[in-house]
Amino acid sequence: MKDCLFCKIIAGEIPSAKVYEDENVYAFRDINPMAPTHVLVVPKTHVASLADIGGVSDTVLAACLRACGAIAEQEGLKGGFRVASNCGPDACQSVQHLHFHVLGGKKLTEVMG
Ligand code: DGP
Repeated sequence: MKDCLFCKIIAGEIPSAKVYEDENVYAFRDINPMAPTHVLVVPKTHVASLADIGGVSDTVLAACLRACGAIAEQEGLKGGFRVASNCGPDACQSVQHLHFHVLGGKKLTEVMG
């Protein structure tokens, strides 16, 4: 989608540190990491957030979650990891393209909210 930051990253128009890619998913390191591993997993098809997934196939959604697990293994997150997706203003979503944060590599805090 024109003017979408993550669509431009997927298209290679904006550089990123790629961690994983398959036919449905692109994943890259967050520019502002909150943990030693902080990767963003995004579907290649544009959708704004989890509130808008009606038009997204189950295949694509499953691919995103499978990618999160694959990345955790690839990154050696043997102690565990967290997957989060901010959706809408109350969750402070700042980029309007569905993405899953994969965080790990340290003991994460219990605070989720
Ligand atoms: P959220 O706040 O959940 O919408 O997360 C958006 C994330 O995107 C935030 O953690 C910072 C990251 N981000 C924003 N712009 C860029 C960028 O140009 N490159 C990369 N790698 N990450 C970005």
